[in-house]
Amino acid sequence: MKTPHQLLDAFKARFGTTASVCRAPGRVNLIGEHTDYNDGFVLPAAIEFYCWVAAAPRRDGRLVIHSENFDETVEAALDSLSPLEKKHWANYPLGVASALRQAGKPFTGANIYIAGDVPFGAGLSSSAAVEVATGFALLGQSGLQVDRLELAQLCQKAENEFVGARVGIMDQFISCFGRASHALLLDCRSLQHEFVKVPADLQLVICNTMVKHELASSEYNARRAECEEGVRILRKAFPEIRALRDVTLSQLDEHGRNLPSKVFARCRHVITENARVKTAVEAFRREDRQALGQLMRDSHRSLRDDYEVSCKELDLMVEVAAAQPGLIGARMTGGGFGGCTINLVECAAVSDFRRKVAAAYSSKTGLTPEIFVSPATGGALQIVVLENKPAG
Ligand code: GAF
Repeated sequence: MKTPHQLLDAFKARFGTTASVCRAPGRVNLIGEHTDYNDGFVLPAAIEFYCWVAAAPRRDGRLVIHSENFDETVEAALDSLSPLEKKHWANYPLGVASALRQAGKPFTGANIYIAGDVPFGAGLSSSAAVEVATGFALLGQSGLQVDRLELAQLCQKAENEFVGARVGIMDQFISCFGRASHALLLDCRSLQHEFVKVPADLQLVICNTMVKHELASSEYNARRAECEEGVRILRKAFPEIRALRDVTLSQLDEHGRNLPSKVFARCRHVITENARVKTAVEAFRREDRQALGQLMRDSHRSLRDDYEVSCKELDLMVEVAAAQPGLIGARMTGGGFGGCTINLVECAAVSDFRRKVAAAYSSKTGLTPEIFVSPATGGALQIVVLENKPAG
């Protein structure tokens, strides 16, 4: 990982001035998958992988953005921001600048240097980390107050409207509001949230399958459309329904025959997953590990069978983890179609767990998984960089 001093040195070498430095974390989601855009509940935690952004103002109405990870620089005029080709890394920071401008935030241009260590395409929310760090930096270097809730919402808008991914609010929200040692229970309708302590003797272990299937973004939007179709049909019988969050399992069972079978299964996932989040929070609070493990297993199964966003590598990673001593629960995390699993593991068992899961997964797939351990960490912040570099 870069230190803030290294980031400032790199910024100075490129742009010739000093800068302010911000960082924003990636996340794992403990439970509550594909519920955020259904006005439901999620339980993510920020992790110690960050996107770092150094920024300094310009007065000529231009943005000059350099990505260290992609070793590329992009320039744009603030007055005519438009997306580059699909999947271009710069669409995320450009989208945030555009959303801030549309929200009336006055800034006159900026030089921006981005360096991140959140693995790309692994379901750990590298996109939200870039968005939030960029937004934080742009507001900060213009002397504007950062309202975290507004920033999370503007970053989501950037991803929805500029990047074209119809994501919910979970990733941007946890990147702004994460808290050390805690997961965050978020009601994605009211945006009320509360923190849930992760027991001190458990670790978050993140297992990267090292695959990312191409389907991910198109299927994501397709799932969202299926949920909306479910709501449209069910609303004929229950006009008060605004989102799947409002539907009970018995309402779904009663009127399920009116839904195409895939839409029925998507709705069932969302309804049961929302219930699992609330039960999981109670289980965390009374430290009922058996219940937690069962809920994570059920969540994975529902994502695999009803929502169909898992894949054989994620299923295998969960299966291999289930056989290890010290595992409390395992499931896929994030959007799916590859990426990572989240595993709650007893601290004392973590090093054996990592070794054995890696060996078993490799022997069955020929792939070498990355296995990370991270405490739950705090949300985005501006880093105060002291003048004197540390020795060495
Ligand atoms: C992605 C999205 F960005 C989130 O909003 C959420 O829907 C998640 O997939 C699935 O739970 O990370």
